[in-house]
Amino acid sequence: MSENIKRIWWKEEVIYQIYPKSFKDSDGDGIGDLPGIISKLDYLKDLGVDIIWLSPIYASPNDDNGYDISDYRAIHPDYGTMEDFDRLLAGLHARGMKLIMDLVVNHTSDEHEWFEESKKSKDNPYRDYYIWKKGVNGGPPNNWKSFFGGSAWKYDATTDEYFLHLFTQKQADLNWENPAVRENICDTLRFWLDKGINGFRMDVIPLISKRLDFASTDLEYLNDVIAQVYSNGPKVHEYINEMYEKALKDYDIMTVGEGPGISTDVGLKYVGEDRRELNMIFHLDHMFLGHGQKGKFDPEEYGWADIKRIFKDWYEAMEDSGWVSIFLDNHDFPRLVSRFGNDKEYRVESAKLLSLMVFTLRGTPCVYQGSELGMSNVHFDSLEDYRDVETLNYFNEFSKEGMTEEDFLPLVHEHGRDNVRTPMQWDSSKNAGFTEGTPWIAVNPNYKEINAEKVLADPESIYFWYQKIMTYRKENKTLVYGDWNVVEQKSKDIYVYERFDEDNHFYILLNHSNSTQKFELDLSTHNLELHNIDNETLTILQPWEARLYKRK
Ligand code: ISL
Repeated sequence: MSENIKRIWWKEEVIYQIYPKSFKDSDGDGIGDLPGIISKLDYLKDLGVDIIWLSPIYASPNDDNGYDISDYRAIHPDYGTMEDFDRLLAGLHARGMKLIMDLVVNHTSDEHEWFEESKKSKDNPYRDYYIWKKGVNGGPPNNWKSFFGGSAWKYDATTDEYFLHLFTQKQADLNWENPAVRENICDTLRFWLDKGINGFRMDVIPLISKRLDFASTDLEYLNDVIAQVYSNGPKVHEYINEMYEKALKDYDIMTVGEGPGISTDVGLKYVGEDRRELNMIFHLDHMFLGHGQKGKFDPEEYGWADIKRIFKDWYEAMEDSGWVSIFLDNHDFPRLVSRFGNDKEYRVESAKLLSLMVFTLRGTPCVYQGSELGMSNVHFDSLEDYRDVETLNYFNEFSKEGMTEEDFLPLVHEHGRDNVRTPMQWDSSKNAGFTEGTPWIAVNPNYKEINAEKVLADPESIYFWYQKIMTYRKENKTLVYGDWNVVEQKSKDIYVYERFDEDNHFYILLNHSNSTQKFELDLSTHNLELHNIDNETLTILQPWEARLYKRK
């Protein structure tokens, strides 16, 4: 019940994710950077977001755009210097905003000095920082597959052993069994926390404890392998608790764990209020919908019934003592308006509807850069325009089985991560105002239609809708802490739910379809407070119409 739920800033505030490489370039090298972000702080403040989550900005060979770190305490020169970082942090704090950093400690780059030492010899002091195994029958130690296709093991001739990499071959998994690894990571946490940052988003945190038998698996679906073999290993809670006790607990910060493989039955173990582990998780159940046997490029059908079931299950699992973040896209998944909305004839309406949902389900809302503009997926004609290692690796694998580029491209248009990694569209000038140079990935050709300059000039735009709802949520804490309940409807194309506590009651009505829909609800006791479409027939919802009512 809501009265038991602890009231605290990180439940009330809104997170905004910046993907630095694609946000704003200040020096014309085609790559976004920290001074670029600093130049947009007033834009972010005016939008009304509170907490900036910065995807990795550390030293990295960029095999996976910074999720392969070679020095946890250095800023990548593409992004600027530590002085730039300090200015960014100060600029955010001066505006009453906060900063959370991406913590990527399941693996490091193979160019991290720990790995460079580790691979030198079996008796190197750093050998045990990573997971090395002998091959079996001339092949890898087991049949584990990487998240990005192919074996999760890479052979290294120097010592005639394989090392584990659950992601690319340049992302070697750390061995958390080794206390020196854990001590080093706690030192790194304190290094950043002492600078005054406000928390961490922890990358693939359920993966850090491995099942030490390293047994091959019979499971066929990548999602099942992730949940049952890679995630939630035997010591994961011990390790997260250790980070909490040795570093996190001494600071007024927030932590959010990215949770591939965390399902509702184990969620509370990570975020229960008595657990001394994490504050909230990004569960990925709705994001992994439609991922078939071989993952996202092997799609299966799914629908809103699945989305609604997942949000209900998670609400029930977290109701008493847990917390999640609510989001519908990030740097790993397609644009929310393209995936869950209609990015053609109802782009603006459906973008507004989806954001109302993000801001009114129970959890801390997280907005991905460009969603406030209604940015949509990109459809490049050739694989040459794509940059993401996941896309390129999968094509490499699928092409061995006979798939052509022509067959693969529609899958990339639908599911590829570059959909959300094209540059932020600031205005209608060359390269959407992102850079004076050549952008590292091409701008979405729709930038003349969809850009920040345009939405800022239109009081009815998606941007101002975001601003309005965020203000409204701050003024109406029932939308943060209140109970949540679905009001069942005959039509399966509408989503009606209520948020309530002793003082207030809200109805949220969402028509997530391209046709008009009837609903059954007595609204005589309520006032219409927010709506995305002017509609005189109050008993019928127009396509993608969204409304919020409050009790009189
Ligand atoms: O996008 C996915 C694969 O299709 C997800 O499974 C994703 O890989 C998973 O959620 C883990 O993501 C995180 O760790 C990866 C990095 O590539 C992602 O960008 C990051 O969010 C490895 O560090």
